[in-house]
Amino acid sequence: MTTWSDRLTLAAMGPAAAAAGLAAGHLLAAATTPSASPVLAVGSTVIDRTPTPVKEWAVAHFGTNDKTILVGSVLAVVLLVATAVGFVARRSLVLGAGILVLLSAVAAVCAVLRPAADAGDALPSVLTGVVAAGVLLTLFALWPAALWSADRAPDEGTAGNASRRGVLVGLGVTVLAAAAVGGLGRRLTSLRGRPENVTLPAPAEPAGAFPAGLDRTVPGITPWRTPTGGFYRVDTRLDVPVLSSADWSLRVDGDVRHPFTLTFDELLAMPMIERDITLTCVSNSVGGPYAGGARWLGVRLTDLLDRAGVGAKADQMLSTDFAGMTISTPLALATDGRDAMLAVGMNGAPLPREHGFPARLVIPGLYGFISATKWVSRLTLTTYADHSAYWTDRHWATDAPIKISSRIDTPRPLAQLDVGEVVVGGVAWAQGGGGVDRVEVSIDGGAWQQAQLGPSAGEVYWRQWFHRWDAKPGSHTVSCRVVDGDGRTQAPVRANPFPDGASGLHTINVTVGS
Ligand SMILES: Nc1nc2c(c(=O)[nH]1)N[C@H]1C(S)=C(S)[C@@H](COP(=O)(O)O)O[C@H]1N2
Ligand SMILES: [Mo]
Repeated sequence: MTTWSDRLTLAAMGPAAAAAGLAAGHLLAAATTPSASPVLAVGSTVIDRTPTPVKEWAVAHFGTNDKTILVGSVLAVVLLVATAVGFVARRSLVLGAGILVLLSAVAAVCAVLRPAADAGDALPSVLTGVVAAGVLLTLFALWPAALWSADRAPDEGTAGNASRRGVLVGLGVTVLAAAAVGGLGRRLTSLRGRPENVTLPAPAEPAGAFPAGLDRTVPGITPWRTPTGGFYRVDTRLDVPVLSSADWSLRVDGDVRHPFTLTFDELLAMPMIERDITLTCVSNSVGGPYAGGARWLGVRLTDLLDRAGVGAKADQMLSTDFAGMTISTPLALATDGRDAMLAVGMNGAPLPREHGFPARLVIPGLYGFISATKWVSRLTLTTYADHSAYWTDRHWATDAPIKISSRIDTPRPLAQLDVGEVVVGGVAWAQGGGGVDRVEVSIDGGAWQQAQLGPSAGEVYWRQWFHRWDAKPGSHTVSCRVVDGDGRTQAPVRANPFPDGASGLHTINVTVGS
């Protein structure tokens, strides 16, 4: 007869075996190609295959947690299937082990089908399958004969010395070993991902002094310069790519007269410009967090393109990252005189790995998905007719200047405030239209009142603003809007991020009371 504790033991068999396999695969991946870790390979495939509306929904509801939730979901599915494995294995050991092997095979296929992957990327998943199946067989070898389902004859050899305690010890050892091996994989990943020591040259064209913003005077406002560690991160990767500057190179090719390849040292030897630029993600909703201001150091894009000699046909600059992910930029916009650059430095230090080390594109005024390629390794001059990039294939716009926008940072939505003076403050950007000219605030839909602006660091950098409001008791709405240097006012028309950026006004509700 099967007791409850036997059922629990059975339910734990599959997950323990799967955990051991995943830990082994993760460790092997950490030592070779981190992104080939089975769960990451499946997760990345899900990211690339998810229809755009579903992805937008996930970004809107989970924000930057969307990746944690994705990895968690993949693990949850594995856990669910693996839980069934123990019960299946009780009737047919081959079938139980087969399910684990099948799961790993799915991961292996995902891993080799990643762009720029090779057959070796299947190895972590293969190891996962072998270890998981092996552990399952071992655990069942310890399984007391009396507990096999009635229609399955116990194996003569193991029936004699097996005991319930043996299985439990086996399970415990498996779980501990999986935790240890998995921990080792994590440790290895973080060791390999340590920042590399590179010395950046001084800029030929420095950005000049950066005045103090309103950070201290307006509590709760977005820092005028985003601390590098707090800069938003948006990309399709589940890992942090670890590239070495010595192995990096940039290929400039396509419709050019002189295609060439540049090493990192050659890049650093070119004249550098330094610019304060605000980066914005097309997926940012009005009032959302995917915008950040930094001081970038890099080589002018046009210096690179001039060296290659761009042909007459090209209308698109297709940039490719080290893993084959592509981003398209309208060539005319990238070369219209704006400070587009191949950046190597961010806020006075080399680019962090999360933000594209060793080199990335930064192009002011265009949303990141058509301009800001991280870990970039190739610039191909081509046409939209000949090549389509990652997000173009997912029906996002190809021409997407950053829409002018403003955001209320303080007070927070739904805040309970005291009667009297309330300082409303936030940031505004208008990279396309001559910079921020003014910001206006409306209380309860009333007249637009001009806010005070913080200092300016140029047209393509955001500006802080604040407005003193004499708050009366009751519930209120507070809205803001920006007016750019060309006289255009932020439109109240609401639009979702897809396909070319959100619009509308940021409006919050607050309660003022005694
Ligand atoms: N290689 C690569 N570069 C990329 C992306 C990506 O998915 N892969 N995402 C882009 C998007 S959508 C944005 S908004 C910016 C974000 O840059 P950040 O993560 O440094 O803030 O990077 C861009 N560069
Ligand atoms: Mo983005």
